[in-house]
Amino acid sequence: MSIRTRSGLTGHGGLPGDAGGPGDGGGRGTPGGPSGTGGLGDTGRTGRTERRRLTRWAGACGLVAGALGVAAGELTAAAVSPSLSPITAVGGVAIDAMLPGVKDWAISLFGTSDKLAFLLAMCLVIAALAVLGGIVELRRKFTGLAGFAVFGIIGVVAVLTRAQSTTAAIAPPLVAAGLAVVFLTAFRNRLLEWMPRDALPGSTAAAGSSAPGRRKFLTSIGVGAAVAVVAGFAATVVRSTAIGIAQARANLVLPGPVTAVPPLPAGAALALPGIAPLVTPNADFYRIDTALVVPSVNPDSWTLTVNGMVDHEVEIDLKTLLAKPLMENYTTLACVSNEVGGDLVGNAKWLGWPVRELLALAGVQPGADMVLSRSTDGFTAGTPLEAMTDARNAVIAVGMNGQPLPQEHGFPARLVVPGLYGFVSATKWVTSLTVTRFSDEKGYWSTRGWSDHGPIKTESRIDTPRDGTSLKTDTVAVGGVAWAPQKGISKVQVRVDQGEWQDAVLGGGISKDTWVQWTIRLSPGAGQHELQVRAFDGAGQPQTDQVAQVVPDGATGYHTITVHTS
Ligand SMILES: Nc1nc2c(c(=O)[nH]1)N[C@H]1C(S)=C(S)[C@@H](COP(=O)(O)O)O[C@H]1N2
Ligand SMILES: [Mo]
Repeated sequence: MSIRTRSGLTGHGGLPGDAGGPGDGGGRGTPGGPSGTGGLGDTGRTGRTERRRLTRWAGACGLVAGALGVAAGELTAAAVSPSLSPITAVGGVAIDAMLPGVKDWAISLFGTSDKLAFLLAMCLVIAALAVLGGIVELRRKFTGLAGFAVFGIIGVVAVLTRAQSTTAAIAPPLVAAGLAVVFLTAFRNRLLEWMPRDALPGSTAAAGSSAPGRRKFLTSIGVGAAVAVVAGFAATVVRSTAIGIAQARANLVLPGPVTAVPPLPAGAALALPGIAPLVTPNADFYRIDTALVVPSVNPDSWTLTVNGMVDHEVEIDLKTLLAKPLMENYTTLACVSNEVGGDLVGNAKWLGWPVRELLALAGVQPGADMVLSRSTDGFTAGTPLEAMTDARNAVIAVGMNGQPLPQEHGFPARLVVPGLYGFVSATKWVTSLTVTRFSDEKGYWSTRGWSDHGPIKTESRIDTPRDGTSLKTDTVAVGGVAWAPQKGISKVQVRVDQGEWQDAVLGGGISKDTWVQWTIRLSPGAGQHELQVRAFDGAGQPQTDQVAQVVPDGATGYHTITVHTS
């Protein structure tokens, strides 16, 4: 694959520095060993007290390391898989495995708070095991660590057996176990700096202890405990809101469209293996935004406000929006950061209400030329007013391919404007539209080196064969997609080794706002070949051969691949 990019969380590579991971900056271990500071004379009794003290603190090491791991695991889960965390997965397995009698007894004992009681009990068991891990680790290196690792494996297995299991859900238990291991090692080393090994049970040698060592150890374990508590609390809060939103989304019933798109005619799509499907499934749709954690927007309290240069401000809630005459449209969305040949582009069926109707309710005043849309997370996009008032189907979308918008694609509502790159039009989790002027306001990316305007450029892509493929035949079925939203695609051509351009066969496609699939059979003869594609828009205008980078307003050039035939 030559110039293909995978979607990241942030677009345009412009997001400033990464936030440190949870638990960063905890105790850094130094190798333990006798520090040889002034010995305590070991008359059996002091030796025993000292050993007990050491064991207690070793238990504390295990407890705090375990708590940090669990908290980090839950926090990771809150971000990547809110409905399934290591603790809830293990808990779920335990509850499912519980004998019915035990379950009934627990419920009768704890009433409706049985879940909480169960979680508390589980935490106590985990805490006890973590203490044990700390103690055995002190006595013999790696034994406690091995115990923590086993815990991680149990977590992964538990996650895999749950109904809500996803690939992302495997990460949290691994993070939990990994961090617990790291922290246990660090704490143990600090402890041994304070109270050297000689004080280990069985040793009759003098135990040394140093004041700075003591301070260092107590500080790291204290800070660790505090961080664990705060992180655990944060994880609980984030997770419960996220779960609440997921639930609300699942409960949301979308009304049918008043203006529906007809079913796709036969021949709209081409059936060539390896080619992007005509309609991109939600799960495969590229995702680009600046949000580190997917915003959780409560559909019950969500509103969309229209303000700025309007006769009267208008505010609508979701119920009002859903009661409007909604329309369905297929629209191809593209990211300005999409490299030539890249996959930050997709086509979906959107259900929404035309923005122009909402703007008409507010009454746009003369002189305005831009709508600045704002998201709950602060992202903004500046869209030409015209694109939201003309005949094109710019919508406040609530549905994507027959589903409520997925959370990562803007639940409960986002903008979709045919013909414009996402960064100047497709605000997700949209909450306000300010009617204004380009001379007065700028969108998020337009203040960061990207242009004010972002019409999608005519582009085409080869999906199959993949760049660098070796084929055992000299007849190659080549295929891909081409798009020029608002203009449509009239022709796609392919050439081999800079030869004559040859017309490809186009799929029927859907509308001028969507991409089309294309295919062509070539017999270039054995050897290494360069394949290139170009598209013509609806007006017969070919895409440019000029190579442009993605900054500031979108990449251009021919998608070019190399294949080997024999
Ligand atoms: N709130 C918000 N909306 C946003 C963005 C963002 O960072 N935050 N990114 C925009 C960009 S750059 C693109 S390309 C599209 C991508 O939409 P998708 O993630 O649903 O594919 O969303 C747009 N809407
Ligand atoms: Mo984008």
